[in-house]
Amino acid sequence: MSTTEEKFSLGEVLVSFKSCLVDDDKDVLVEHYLNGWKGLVRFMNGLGTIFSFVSKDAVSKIQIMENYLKGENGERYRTLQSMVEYEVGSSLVDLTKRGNHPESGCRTILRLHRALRWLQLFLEKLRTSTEDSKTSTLCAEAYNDSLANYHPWLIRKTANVAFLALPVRNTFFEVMNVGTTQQVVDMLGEAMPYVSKVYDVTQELYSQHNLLELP
Ligand code: 1PZ
Repeated sequence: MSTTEEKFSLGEVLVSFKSCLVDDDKDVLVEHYLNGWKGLVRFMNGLGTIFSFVSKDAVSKIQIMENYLKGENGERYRTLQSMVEYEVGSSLVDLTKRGNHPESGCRTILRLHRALRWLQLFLEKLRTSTEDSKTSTLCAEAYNDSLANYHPWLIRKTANVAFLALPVRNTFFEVMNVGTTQQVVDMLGEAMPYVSKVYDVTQELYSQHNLLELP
């Protein structure tokens, strides 16, 4: 078996989101969710240093969550559902404005969750793109339709500059390490439903508890 160290495939990362789902696909395992994110970060870092300002923020959010998992209340952070019940039930979440809990698990996961929506839109655009499509345009469209709505002007500006440094479509497909263009398209078609499922379960949970606008 090839180790992910030698042969890093975006397909494996995306499929790994499948293992997040527990409780009849109604809950998400935090540890596996973070593992999925670590794979995405590795992929992003492989695209060049210009993307490190993006991955830095994701890395620090992964770290915040890993500290909770390792901490004395670690078992309360086993799934997103148990995290929400614990943090909300113990008033550990700043609900309307930032206060005593600027790094709650709930608001930290929400940032990653919003970024997952961007990823979903971007990869779907890539999957259905044609040879002359520009990755930077697809990426910017996906971003402006999702994550950008939560970012201040300066970050939006910087992000849109970074997008221009994205490799062209063929190269982008190559670094995914999946195979031919057709194989990439097939892989995305098979793997993205797992990411979408995780996104939907999280969205539903946050929506039920009114947590979608956490500061
Ligand atoms: C593959 C191409 C990579 C392009 C990535 C496109 C993402 C848009 C750029 C976002 C810039 C992030 C800089 C830091 C933003 C933070 O202020 C926010 C809010 O957190 P807060 O300040 O409230 O604590 N952070 C986020 O929105 C999370 C961003 C994570 C971005 C991860 C991108 C996904 C990478 C997947 C690569 C395949």
